[in-house]
Amino acid sequence: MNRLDVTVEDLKEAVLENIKNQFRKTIDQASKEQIFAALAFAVRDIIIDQWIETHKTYDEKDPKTVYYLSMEFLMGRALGNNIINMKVDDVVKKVCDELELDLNIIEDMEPDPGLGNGGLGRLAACFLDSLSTLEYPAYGCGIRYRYGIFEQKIIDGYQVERPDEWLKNGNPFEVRRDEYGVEVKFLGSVRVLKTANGRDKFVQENYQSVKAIPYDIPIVGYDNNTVNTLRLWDAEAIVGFDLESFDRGEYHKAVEQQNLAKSIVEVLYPNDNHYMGKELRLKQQYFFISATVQQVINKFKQKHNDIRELPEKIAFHINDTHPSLTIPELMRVLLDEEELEWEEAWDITTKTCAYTNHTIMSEALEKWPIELLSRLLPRIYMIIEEISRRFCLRLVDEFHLSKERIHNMSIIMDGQIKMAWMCIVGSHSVNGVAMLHTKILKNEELKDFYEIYPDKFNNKTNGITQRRFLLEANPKLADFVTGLIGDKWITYLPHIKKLEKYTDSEQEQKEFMKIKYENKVRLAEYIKEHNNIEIDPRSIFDVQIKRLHEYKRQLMNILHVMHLYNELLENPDLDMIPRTFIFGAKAAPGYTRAKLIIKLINNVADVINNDINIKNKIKVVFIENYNVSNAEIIIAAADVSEQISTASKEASGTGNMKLMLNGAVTLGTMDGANIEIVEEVGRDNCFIFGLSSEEVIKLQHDDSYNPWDLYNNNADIRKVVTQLINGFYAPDDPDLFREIYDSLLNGDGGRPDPYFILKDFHSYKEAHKKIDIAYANQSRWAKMVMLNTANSGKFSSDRTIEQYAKEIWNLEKTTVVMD
Ligand code: B1H
Repeated sequence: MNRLDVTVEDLKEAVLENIKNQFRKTIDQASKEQIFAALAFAVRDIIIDQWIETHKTYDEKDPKTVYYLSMEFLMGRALGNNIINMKVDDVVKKVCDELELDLNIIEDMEPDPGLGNGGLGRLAACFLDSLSTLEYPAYGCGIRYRYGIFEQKIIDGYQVERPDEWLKNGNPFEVRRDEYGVEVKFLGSVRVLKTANGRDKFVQENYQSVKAIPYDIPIVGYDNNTVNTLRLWDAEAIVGFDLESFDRGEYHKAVEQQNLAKSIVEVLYPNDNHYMGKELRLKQQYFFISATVQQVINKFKQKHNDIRELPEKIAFHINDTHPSLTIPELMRVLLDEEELEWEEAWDITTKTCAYTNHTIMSEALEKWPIELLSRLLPRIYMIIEEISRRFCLRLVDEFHLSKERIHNMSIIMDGQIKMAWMCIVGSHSVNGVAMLHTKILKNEELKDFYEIYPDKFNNKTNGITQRRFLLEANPKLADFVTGLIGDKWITYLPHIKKLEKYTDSEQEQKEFMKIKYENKVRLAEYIKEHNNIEIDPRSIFDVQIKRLHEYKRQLMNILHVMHLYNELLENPDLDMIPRTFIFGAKAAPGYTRAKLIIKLINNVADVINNDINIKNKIKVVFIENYNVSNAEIIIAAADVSEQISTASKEASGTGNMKLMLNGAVTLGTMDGANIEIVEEVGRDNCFIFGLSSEEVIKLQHDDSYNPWDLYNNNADIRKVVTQLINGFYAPDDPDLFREIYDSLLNGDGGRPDPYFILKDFHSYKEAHKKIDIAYANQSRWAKMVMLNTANSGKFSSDRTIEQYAKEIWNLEKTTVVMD
């Protein structure tokens, strides 16, 4: 059925039928979870016809297709988003009214699929939304993890991790596709045979294998008929359950294969911006890459006889180095199965693959030990070795580089394989994710490569989808915007600039601030329910929501809160606008210092929130289990957006864009995409402080920074830093936060204060004071936040995807027509 023909009667009928057939219940007897499932299935049934039609169209027209390969897709809930993108929201609302259901409550029954860590995974999800909306043929390819990012509990101020059982009740939007299953091989050894025509043939022997089975999830475009596919691979044992029939040796192998299959897709690694050389992680990477590459080639061959045409029909996008095995795996298929010569296979591979770099944090760079990779993936290792050997030869013969530079650029060096180097060499495009980031890649981190491949390097500044982060997350503001300027912004965000002419109107300012206030009331209720803390929606909501990492400097934020509290203790009548500091952050379970910073935030919150003497001038809230769903509530309610990473460290950031779009002002450093936000909205409409990236890089080079000087000369700093070790926030265990103190002043083997928290503290404090003054002028503030919304047009992922499509993938739009 066409989504536009769906009637209230049809949909109501479908929901009731689903409740009856699946749960043997009437609607009055059904639980909320069951009603969610019934509605989700009914919505899926509307999607299905367009989904089929989309793939029929692709089949007929055979357009070039991008495969966005990513270990992470942080999708957030699907039901509400699908309803909005299908434009059946009015029908669904009427059905809910007639059945006396609260749609918000039903939507809250859906588990939030957390198949990603943070920005990188959420970017992949925004890209899929844009690809479908812009009618580009695309697949997202990833892993169907049994457990996504852990659920965070805060117990006694500490982060405790619980498993995220998102598949417990099944997933109404996924479709298992047994017919596309493929085999993926690990371990064993490679035997070289000679073929009749004298060619070497490489055969993997004594391997273990698993069966990869795809589950497809629809990605609905906004108000069109395109439904692309997110294909998540599950692993199953190849041998069945019939273990008895095997002799001893085979029995063991069968059990091992079962274990391998089960373990591969068990859990998402919960590290953001951090590499851990775990064998299972490498298995995950090869598993979904080999499955994808094999399946894509199979499909290509159904329509094409000449494998050399692959780059004209297929683009593989490598989302950071995690899917980098695409390069040797495609080479393996082309060499060993398609029997091409090396040069030809290499030409096809480099033309098909493109790579995005998302970080320059050195601890995030993947370097797999030769021993591990060659044992687990013997044939793939041989191919990587050959890629590396040929590349070194070129550096000598073609580029005449010195020994030292070749050493630095070699893909295999000192027993390790540098995956980023392999991606650069094996792709036709290498991009950074914001202007500053790309500049640093070209001039610092990847300088040697930029010099030999200047044309490969390009920038694609990140973006976010306004459909989820304004239309869905902030319906009141969305309606307000549409009321003033029409709804074109939904598919073309630069149109939102038209708001600018209302920024001086008192009436529109009041209306904008009223909506913000109502969203703050909604968040205050959420916090009352989840944290049992009362906060005042008239206070300034100052928000820092992102993964916990030292370079993101949540520590600087809480140290500043401690400082403000010190000021209030000295002068309880201090003239300031009440402030609510809101944090949301998960720490990687093994990142002890990050977890201790969470404990510090919670202890500070406890002391401050319970001190009646400061007359509610500051409150501190740590929101448990920050995820896409509660982000939507927090973002709509924020006044101040804390984007305070050490300059040069945050590749882009995307939370900064979501908050800007929703009318929060940026309090930030000149880092990542903040720089472009400032460029769009103007320096007067944000609060910028701190060292520049050049200054940070210089200080790192000349090693001249000594935080003790600041400690000795600045009483405010001395006071808050001392409070980390004098029991002020941990009376029962004064040494609890000593390790944080040491990281700031003494360093742990490395440099003290490596992220320049104390160095930037003063200018951060001054920027906060300016916010306090600016907020006092309500009309000026309203204008400022409206200007932020109005100037966020650049930061739509639609713009980003148009650039990828034109400048990297060479895709054409394919419109789907429903009969
Ligand atoms: C980003 C990661 C990341 N960059 C390793 N790198 C991971 C690295 O599991 N791992 O091993 C997981 C994630 N994530 C983020 O990407 C950047 O820090 C942000 O600045 C950027 O906005 C985002 C999207 O480009």
